[in-house]
Amino acid sequence: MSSSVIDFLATEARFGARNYEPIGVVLSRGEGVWVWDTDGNRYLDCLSAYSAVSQGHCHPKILAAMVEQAHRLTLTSRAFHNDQLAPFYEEIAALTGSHKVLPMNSGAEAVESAIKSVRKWGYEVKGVPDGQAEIIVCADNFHGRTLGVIGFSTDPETRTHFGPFAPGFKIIPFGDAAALEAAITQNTVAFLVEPIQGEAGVIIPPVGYFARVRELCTANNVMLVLDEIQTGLGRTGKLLAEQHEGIEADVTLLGKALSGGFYPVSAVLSNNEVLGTLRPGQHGSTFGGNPLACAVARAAMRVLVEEGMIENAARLGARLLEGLKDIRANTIRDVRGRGLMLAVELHPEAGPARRYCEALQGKGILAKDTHGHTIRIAPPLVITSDEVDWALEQFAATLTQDFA
Ligand code: IF1
Repeated sequence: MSSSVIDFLATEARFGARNYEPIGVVLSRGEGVWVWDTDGNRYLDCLSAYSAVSQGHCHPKILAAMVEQAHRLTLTSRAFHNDQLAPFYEEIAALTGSHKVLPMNSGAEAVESAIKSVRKWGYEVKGVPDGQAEIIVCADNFHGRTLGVIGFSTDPETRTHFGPFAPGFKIIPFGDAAALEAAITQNTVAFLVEPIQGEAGVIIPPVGYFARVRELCTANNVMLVLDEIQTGLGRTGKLLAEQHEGIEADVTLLGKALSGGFYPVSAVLSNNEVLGTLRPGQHGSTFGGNPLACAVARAAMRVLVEEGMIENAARLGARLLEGLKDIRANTIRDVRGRGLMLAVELHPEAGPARRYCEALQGKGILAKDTHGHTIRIAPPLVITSDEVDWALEQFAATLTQDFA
């Protein structure tokens, strides 16, 4: 490790809250699927900033849109209109088939905004007695780090010693439609769920699960809220992961790649009038829907579609999945994925996944472990077949080692 890297890490350790334990690399440049550290070493980014850099690092057209807008107008507050919000609304609604849009900033903010909106809809439209709205969520969920959201997390790391938490949430197993049916009451206003559980380790539900979920939500006038903040915008090989299930959510949450990694931009999308219940002064944020965010998001959506990134994710995701499944290694317990959202789960006795991520770093691949034994693999959607084949060679060489 060079002295400059050591200096960077020492300064971070001295001043920074230690809420992360990053891999020992200091990145200074990114372009497409590649990033470079301060010593000039090149890595293929297989995390994509948790699917926020799906369009590839520093996409030139998103950059150009950001710079052009930044020269003109960055922030007005929503006390005034701006000339980027309406076209952003039009374009994201057309892309996703939504009727109403609520622009926010972080993913967690979009989740919190959705919770507020469906509760309000429950009281004012469904007729749930005030203060008794129930929202059903799944065990092993990840929807962000704000206090409201961690209140219904089942991960001790995420919630221990942050209480007390807000009431009104019921937790059921992911992938179990009968459990959802049993949990619904007259006061249930929504079912909030990820189409594929990302942080849990890319957990894909059984075939037919979401078709049954859709039926149950419709039959019981319960809003289906799909958190597509990680799975959305092409990551799974379709624009939205719900399309693999042949269903439509009532409320869809987007974030991360909505800005291509240039700026925090998220949105709550409603296929019905859930968002119609919000009145002036009842919700908002300083930066939500600002002209810079809208200009960046418009460019991020445009390049995603125009450059065929969604189709590329489907095609190369299948190649990567097949290649990972072909690796014959005693360390591998399971390989799963949809599009370019993949994971390799190791046998616990193979040793911690972090050790394999550190070994991958030595081979020019940056990947992140989750929950101890799983390596998440999510490169930008602009990856080429040659890059996939090269990455597979590195994964094979690393996963056939045993770091127990
Ligand atoms: C961290 C992973 C964690 C998300 C889904 C909402 C949010 C996220 C499905 C909140 C954010 C990020 C947060 C980041 C690491 C990463 C992550 F799942 F992607 F791997 F933590 F679990 N819904 N996920 O994945 O969006 O407020 O962060 O913009 O907190 O360490 P955010």
